[in-house]
Amino acid sequence: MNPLVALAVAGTDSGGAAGVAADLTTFAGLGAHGACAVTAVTAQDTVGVRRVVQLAADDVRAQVDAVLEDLPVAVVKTGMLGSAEVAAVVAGLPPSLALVVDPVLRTTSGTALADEALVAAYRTHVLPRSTVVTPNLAEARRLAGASPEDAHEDVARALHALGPAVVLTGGDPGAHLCRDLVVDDRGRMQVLEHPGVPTTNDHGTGCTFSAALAVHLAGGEPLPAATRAAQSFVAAALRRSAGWRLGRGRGPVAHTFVPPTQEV
Ligand code: PXL
Repeated sequence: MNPLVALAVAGTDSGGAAGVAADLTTFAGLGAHGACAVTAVTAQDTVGVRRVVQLAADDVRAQVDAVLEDLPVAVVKTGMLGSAEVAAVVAGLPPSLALVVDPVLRTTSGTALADEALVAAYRTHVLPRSTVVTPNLAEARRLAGASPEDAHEDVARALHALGPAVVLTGGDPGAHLCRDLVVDDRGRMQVLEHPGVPTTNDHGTGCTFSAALAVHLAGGEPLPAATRAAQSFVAAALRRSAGWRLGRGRGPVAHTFVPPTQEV
């Protein structure tokens, strides 16, 4: 039996925590085959981003076309797009293809990864074409043009009004209880709560969550069930990395899937 094929359109993180590394290891961890189209290369460690090289839209389109013309892609998951031109490539994907968009605007360490033109492109071209968008609260507010006083529910509804189903992730670092707000394609809202995992090794959790969500949705699960499954996947990964001491900053969420008998 063939595995499900998922395509990540995302940036690289040289530290192996976020971006393409998180997407491909998550796909693999859930039994899917991962393909990737790289949008940008970041020179990055657990402390911060040193340099970003953005790829041209033609370079990204060539990778996407090569994959789509050859492999039976069931779902596309996007992370850092980096430019409005690359966003246009995503917006131009075949309309029948499921599209899970993690609207990456900043790194965990605080570096901006999106300019105003890209935010505008998300609003006008990418979100109307998306199946599901998975912002954190800061990203959701910026994309919705909302103010800090606006309630989470109103921000989620404003994004849903642009077209996609929404999972507004509520896992602030250190939170005891995380509240993810889910608005399905018909506008039905529910809150899916789950316990937070106490750790600072959480770099890459956003990418991991939306990659896991993409695989579960492509497997045919409804959005609330796929969200629950992705929450569990991330929580298990955070528990595995909680005791790690890797790097000088916020360490990576675990992307390891080594059976205990093979640990080195
Ligand atoms: O976590 C968002 C993210 C996505 N993509 C890349 C990143 C980051 C955060 O560091 O570096 C390439």
